[in-house]
Amino acid sequence: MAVPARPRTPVFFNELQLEFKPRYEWAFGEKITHPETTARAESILAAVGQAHEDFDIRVPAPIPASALRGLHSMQLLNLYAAAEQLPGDKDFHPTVFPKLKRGEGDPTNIHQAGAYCFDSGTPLNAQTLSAATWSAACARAAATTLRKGTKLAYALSRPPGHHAQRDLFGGYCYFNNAGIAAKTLRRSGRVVVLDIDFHHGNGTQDLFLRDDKVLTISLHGDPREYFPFFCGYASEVGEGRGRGHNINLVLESEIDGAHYLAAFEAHALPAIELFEPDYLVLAAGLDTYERDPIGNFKLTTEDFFRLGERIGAIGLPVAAIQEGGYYAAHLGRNAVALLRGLRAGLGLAD
Ligand code: SP5
Ligand code: ZN
Repeated sequence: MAVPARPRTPVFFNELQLEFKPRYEWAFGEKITHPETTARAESILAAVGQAHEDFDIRVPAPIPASALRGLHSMQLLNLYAAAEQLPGDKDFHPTVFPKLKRGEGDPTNIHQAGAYCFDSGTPLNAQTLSAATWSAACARAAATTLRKGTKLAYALSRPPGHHAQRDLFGGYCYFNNAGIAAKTLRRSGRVVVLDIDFHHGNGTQDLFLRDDKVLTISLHGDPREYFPFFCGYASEVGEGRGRGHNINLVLESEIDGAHYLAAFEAHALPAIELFEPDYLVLAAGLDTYERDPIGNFKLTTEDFFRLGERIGAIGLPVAAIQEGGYYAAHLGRNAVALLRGLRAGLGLAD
């Protein structure tokens, strides 16, 4: 009898995501080369391409506008449409951030983009909308695949998403990709969003703050010192019926893989088990890597395998959505290590 081939993990990506090339950002008053480069996605593509016995690269179905409107405000969508009219060689960096009531800007006027933006690191240009829309489509496709019974799917989402709120972009994020996946899966069950990016997932927290069917958990660097500074504290526990369904785990500076895993097992795992979810959305930032230029944690490539294995062993179907990770040369191998760990934990690697 023929031995059934082990299943390959779908990887969703569209080449159009590479057309968006933010040039620089303002970080603490310095003009720096933008960390969210196309080299990041290319590194991951090359690594999963080399491991083609385990991974199957697919172009996602387009995401309907209604799915984006379900999560984000019309003004935000209109603003990105206005940015499509910018000259091809121009990035627009908001410089004035009015403390207006939200939505009081004119989203058809690029000069009022600051009304929909919360930081100075997230430029708009003519390619932003297309790339961000395909990035969101990858996340939606990963979730849709899970609803059909696949146990693991990976969205090579770039630009990333977990900082984007309903009506605000920032932190290199335009649409909340993990939020798109969670909202898709929520139609068929309870969802936990586990955010392992170095930075607090403020956007995802905000989108589901009042939701008792979506548990959001984020492990991250101390927001007193690291982006996004204004949120990510342990005191943010959810609101209304969502109270108790948001967990922020602030980890110590320069934490290594062993201590990170210990914190995960002590605090995240029991909360996930108590919630009894049907699906897990993994906001898979890899900027916890020891060589990351932005994060300050000390995880190694092997640690990403172990973390993936531990998450997979929970036994829930996993939609892994790419978030941060800025040491591009090793990003591909780290993503593959995490995904191979997930496959092993889920029993898909035998
Ligand atoms: C998705 C994601 O990971 N977004 C991160 C946004 C972080 N923005 C602040 C970056 C500050 C960069 N500082 C560079 C310091 C070099 N040592
Ligand atoms: Zn990050």
